[in-house]
Amino acid sequence: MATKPPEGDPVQDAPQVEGVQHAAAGLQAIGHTLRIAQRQMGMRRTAQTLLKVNQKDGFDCPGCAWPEGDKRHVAEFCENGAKAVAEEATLRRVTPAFFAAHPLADLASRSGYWLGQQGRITEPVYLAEGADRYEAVTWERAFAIIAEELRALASPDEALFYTSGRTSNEAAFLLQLFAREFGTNNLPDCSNMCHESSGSALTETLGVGKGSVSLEDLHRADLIIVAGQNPGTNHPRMLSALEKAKHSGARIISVNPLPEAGLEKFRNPQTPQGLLKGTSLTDLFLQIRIGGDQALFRLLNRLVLETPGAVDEDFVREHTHGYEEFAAAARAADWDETLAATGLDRAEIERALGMVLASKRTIVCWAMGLTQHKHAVPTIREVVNFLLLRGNIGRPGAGVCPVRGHSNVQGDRTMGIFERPAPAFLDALEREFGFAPPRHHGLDVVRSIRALRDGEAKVFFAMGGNFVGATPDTEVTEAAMRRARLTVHVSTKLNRSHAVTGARALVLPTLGRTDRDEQKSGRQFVTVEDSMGMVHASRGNLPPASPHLLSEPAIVARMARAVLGPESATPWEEFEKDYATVRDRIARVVPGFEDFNARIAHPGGFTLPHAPRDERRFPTATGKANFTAAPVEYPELPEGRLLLQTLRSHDQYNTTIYGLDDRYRGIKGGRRVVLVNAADAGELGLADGSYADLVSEWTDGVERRARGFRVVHYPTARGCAAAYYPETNVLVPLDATADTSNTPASKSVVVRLEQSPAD
Ligand SMILES: Nc1nc2c(c(=O)[nH]1)N[C@H]1C(S)=C(S)[C@@H](COP(=O)(O)OP(=O)(O)OC[C@H]3O[C@@H](n4cnc5c(=O)[nH]c(N)nc54)[C@H](O)[C@@H]3O)O[C@H]1N2
Ligand SMILES: Nc1nc2c(c(=O)[nH]1)N[C@H]1C(S)=C(S)[C@@H](COP(=O)(O)OP(=O)(O)OC[C@H]3O[C@@H](n4cnc5c(=O)[nH]c(N)nc54)[C@H](O)[C@@H]3O)O[C@H]1N2
Ligand SMILES: [Mo]
Repeated sequence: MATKPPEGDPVQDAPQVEGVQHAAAGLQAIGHTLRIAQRQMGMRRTAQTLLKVNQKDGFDCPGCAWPEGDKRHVAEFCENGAKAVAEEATLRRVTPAFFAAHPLADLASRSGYWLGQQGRITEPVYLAEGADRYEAVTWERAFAIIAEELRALASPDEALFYTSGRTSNEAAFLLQLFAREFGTNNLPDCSNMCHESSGSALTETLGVGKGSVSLEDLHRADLIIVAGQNPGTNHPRMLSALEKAKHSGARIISVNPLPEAGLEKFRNPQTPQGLLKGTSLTDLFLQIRIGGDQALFRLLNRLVLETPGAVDEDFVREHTHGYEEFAAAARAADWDETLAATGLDRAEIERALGMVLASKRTIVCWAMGLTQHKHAVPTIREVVNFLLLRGNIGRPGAGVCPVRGHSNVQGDRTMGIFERPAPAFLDALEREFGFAPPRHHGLDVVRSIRALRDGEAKVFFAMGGNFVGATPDTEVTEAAMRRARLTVHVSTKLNRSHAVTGARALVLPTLGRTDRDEQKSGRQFVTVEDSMGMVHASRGNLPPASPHLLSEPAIVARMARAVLGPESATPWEEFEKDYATVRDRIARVVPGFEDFNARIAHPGGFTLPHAPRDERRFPTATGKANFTAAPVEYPELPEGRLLLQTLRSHDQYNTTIYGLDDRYRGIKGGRRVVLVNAADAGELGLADGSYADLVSEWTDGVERRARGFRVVHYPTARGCAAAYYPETNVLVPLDATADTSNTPASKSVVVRLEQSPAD
């Protein structure tokens, strides 16, 4: 990626540093929200839209997957949700005239921020082979092009169908149905880069790859451990739940290499009291080294085992398997090794233990700080061991809480967006639709990139997202994508992936969450599943951004008709006309969705069953909850190197950049910053405010470099550094992935910092 935006690109990255903040939300957040919203939408539309966010008759916030409680506020959104809405409901437009004025080479030279700021795409556009720019194309022609390329493939497995987690249940179900009827399980999704490690660990140990707690449980917990998550920025509404828990007496431990403002103090904008004084959230901050979490939980497990009466022996006996082997491994946990791996001191761990032992109901919440490491899966398994030991699964106020990212990423997986579908799911599809779905596994994100790189995949179709922006090893990935015959992106807005294309390319504009969706049978709604397994309806209320847009379900249905032709017995036309007919099929294929249409009519929706939570039943291979005993791992750092995590600023949604500030961390006006502990910076001779290149070191010896980052002395854990994604994806090697889940290890990249020559 270019270091500096080209001449004429108004985005100038010039980071300034102000004081770090120690509280989240508050009045400043409200002001910031309204400014951003008005800039994109104007005053009237701002009010009209924001008041419908997360209401029972409104649309699901396209921000994060945090659930809504049963009692809703008039304003049930947060600062960052409002930014996500404003970004989509913007009045700015990208028309065919825009594409005429901006050839592909121009688009490819722009920053992702600039591309996103151009507004909503209004018409389908096509880049013909050898052409230098996109041109308007009819929908019929677009689907004919897709059909032509897909039919020309030697095998259906040469096609890839990617999904980003904003896609509704209905569209996701249709997409996987189409892919499987076409003949492939190549359904990579953003989850492969996100909570795949959680899914892998939880499925194996508890039998269900999802979280086991509800909002109610959080409110009732005695102890909540928030590890590897920055809710103040990424799940701001979670702060209200933590606040409520605190007011009922809960204690909170946060485990993080960075002191994150949202976890320190929350100024609840919903109450005058909150705005004035705020609530301190964290009782104990464990400033852990990147990747030290497995070691920490392992030692805590040993200490629990050594405390008489601390283990819930009835639970262990009745409901678990593998205890002896696990206990032997845990007893071997070593204090010195743990202190080295975590960077914590003994007193801190003892304090944590005291809080653990004092709690009858413990919840562990986590996000990308645990999932994006080589040893992410054993780390999360160790968290499960920790909870099992004291019977903290299937008890009110206790459980596992992987906090999901995209607003429907969990639902997409439930709908069958998965490259390794369960045989039972395929059986159900076969029964319902009468074709034989492919049984061999498909490709995940990393394997899809390799397949493109090696010429084994030729058509790439994306239902949303920004594949080349979000995936690792940017240069490798972009070169791989350019080898494709055809790339197709169903999108609301422009992004980098539209500028890095195959020989032919299509951009197909679609309705977003906020847009009204009219089909032949009338006004439609779609459904989503939140982080806690609640399914509910989402209805847009704005006139669509352009009359030429099709909904995601309509795009899949029409593509399917064009590709599969009259031989397909699937009623694609009916599905497009009336989404209730899609839900009828989901009801018969996906467990937990029985009577879907009737139950979704209930305001607020319904909760999916979760055997471990509801009845302490564990649908694993052993029929019990499984303790596991993996060797303890933590990253090793050669002399003079730092361990870099790539994370989000307060002004972005993944690769969508809202602005250049990271208010809570005190960064303004730029994103090319690297946060380094002052003591490490001192040893490395890196002055605060100097500029450095980040050079990643990986076993393949290839030099991966991100140029020109401003060094910011920052109170992160020793040996660690932090910089924003996606600018730093160029540093993450394609092959550096988590064991088992294959998730890119984008939170532990070994780097050296080289003083920029200009400095
Ligand atoms: N506004 C906004 N909301 C979002 C998103 C967004 O980009 N913007 N993205 C959405 C998506 S898809 C997702 S997945 C979630 C992401 O939500 P988060 O996981 O909160 O996102 P990150 O910014 O990646 O933050 C990772 C956190 O883990 C910490 N961390 C890093 N390494 C370690 C470690 O080894 N151990 C521990 N204990 N902590 C560590 C970091 O310091 C940071 O606080 O948010 C969702 N919500
Ligand atoms: N280095 C590094 N890399 C990471 C991460 C990290 O922490 N560090 N995090 C990873 C994670 S957790 C995730 S989830 C992935 C995210 O990967 P993706 O989900 O692929 O990326 P996004 O940036 O969320 O996608 C944004 C694009 O989605 C499109 N879009 C928005 N709304 C809609 C809609 O309603 N319909 C359609 N069809 N399109 C829409 C817009 O065109 C927008 O540009 O990135 C991963 N990559
Ligand atoms: Mo994510």
